[in-house]
Amino acid sequence: MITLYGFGAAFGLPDPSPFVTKAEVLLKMAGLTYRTDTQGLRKAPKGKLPYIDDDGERIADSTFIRWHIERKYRIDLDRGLSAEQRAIAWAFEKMAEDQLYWAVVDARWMDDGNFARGPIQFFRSVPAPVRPLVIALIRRSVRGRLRAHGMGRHSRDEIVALGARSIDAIADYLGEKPYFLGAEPTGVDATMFAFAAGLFCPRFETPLRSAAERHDNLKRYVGRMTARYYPDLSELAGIKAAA
Ligand SMILES: N[C@@H](CCC(=O)N[C@@H](CS)C(=O)NCC(=O)O)C(=O)O
Repeated sequence: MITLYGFGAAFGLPDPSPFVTKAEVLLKMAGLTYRTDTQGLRKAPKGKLPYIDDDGERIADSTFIRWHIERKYRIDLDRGLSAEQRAIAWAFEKMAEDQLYWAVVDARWMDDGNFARGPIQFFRSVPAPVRPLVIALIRRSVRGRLRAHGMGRHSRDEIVALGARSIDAIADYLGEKPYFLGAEPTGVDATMFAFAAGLFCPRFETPLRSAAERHDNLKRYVGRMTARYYPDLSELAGIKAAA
């Protein structure tokens, strides 16, 4: 049995982490049975979520989870794609994960209003007397990670400009195709969907959401992916599921 360790549904999203949502959609795409567990962060092999436990084998990181699924269960989530399309998929995926992600982290964690509307909830279980201190320490650590990546060295306007450029690229490449690379979903859709759903999340007031909302095709894509992979949700991130 596979256990997927994530944070749990929040903000109208299957998971606040796009990486956890990506891993879950990959499991769904592969047609594998799994259960979820939200208590894994402290035991996470790499200190981050997601990771999976597959019959005692622990695999951390959404990309390694994908490769594990494909190898062990003999599934090619990119079947039918050319080498060129696979290369494009990889480049878009890493753009989202290693660049756009940090613009989203900045919007959610560094903006006081968004922090109060979202991530502050993660600290509910911390005893009230020490909660402000813990929150300050964790936000400082997130700020440090943003700086270490490089994104955190830019002004807010510059961060938004970089993030919006990636959003435009994703939407422009998607175009009027039903899925990112054509008529059927492939592995990259797990990532594109996870990030797009997070961008549209109405909980957060951010110019990145405005940038996403300028692309109706991206919104329709989230609705299509929701209908396919989260059929029990009539809407996700405020977007109606629609095939
Ligand atoms: N490269 C990793 C990234 C995972 C990641 O950044 N997870 C974040 C949440 S979005 C996390 O677990 N952060 C908790 C922490 O750093 O303490 C993947 O693809 O799974």
